[in-house]
Amino acid sequence: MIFTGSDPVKVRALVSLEDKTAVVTGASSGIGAATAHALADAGARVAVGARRVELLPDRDGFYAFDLDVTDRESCERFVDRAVADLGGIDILVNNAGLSLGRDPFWESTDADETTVIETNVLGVLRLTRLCLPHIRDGGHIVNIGSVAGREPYENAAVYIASKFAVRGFTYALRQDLLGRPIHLTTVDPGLVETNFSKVRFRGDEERARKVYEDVDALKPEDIADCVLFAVTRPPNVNIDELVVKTIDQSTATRIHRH
Ligand code: NDP
Ligand code: 8X3
Repeated sequence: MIFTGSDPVKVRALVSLEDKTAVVTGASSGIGAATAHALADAGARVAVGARRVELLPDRDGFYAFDLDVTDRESCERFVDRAVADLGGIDILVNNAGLSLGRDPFWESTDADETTVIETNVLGVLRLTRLCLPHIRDGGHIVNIGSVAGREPYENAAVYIASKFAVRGFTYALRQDLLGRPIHLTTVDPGLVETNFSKVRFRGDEERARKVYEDVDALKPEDIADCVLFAVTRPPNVNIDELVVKTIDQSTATRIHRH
């Protein structure tokens, strides 16, 4: 059927998250914490994980467990506990991630490379592999990528490689999942004001503050909103990718400062 401008517009109701369950990694801060709250606000019960378990949000319908995505046993324990309490998984948000340093690649160290790749890449693979057998039909996996996984910029080679890998994995998994009723989305943010820069600059708060100076950066809630949008489409709709930037950012490095 071809719709014309005079046809009545029928908007389909959002999928409800009442009776749904979710797993969010890296929920002790920033985008992960905001996403966990957004999913819970929409009715889901949510298992949240991070290394700093004491910072995980505490509210009704949350199940908080320690999780180090770089550690295979920690991931297995986390998924076992989450599944035992939730009874199955409808939504997995692979959010845990970090960058270390903003230096030319030749100043990179083996230790930093291992941490970034283990967290951003192997962590996503592990959690996805462990959760997949428990994800119910109609379920959804959301990977938090980055504009860094779409266009390179200087002095961040390892982080950029990790986020390109996340996008590649998401595209490839979509192929493997074809024919199964599991949705898959990558949400790729630009500048979001979180603890990300403080971690990247190894605790240098002043340097981190400057990243968000005089720019109307995205807030973690803006990304949570996108995740919520993706996971509440009708069953036949798969949002493959969402690229989200503040109006003040046009590329990974072109930022309009007021
Ligand atoms: P934050 O530093 O605020 O949050 C990062 C989260 O990841 C924390 O909860 C941290 O918890 C968790 N984490 C880090 N390492 C591990 C680990 N080994 N095991 C489990 N959890 C871990 O940063 P953001 O909220 O900004 O980052 C979230 C995601 O968004 C990351 O994947 C990041 O790459 C991505 N992103 C961020 C952007 C930004 O501008 N902020 C833009 C684009 C993408 P804990 O330390 O307690 O373990
Ligand atoms: C984090 C945002 O622009 O520093 O992924 O890569 S950026």
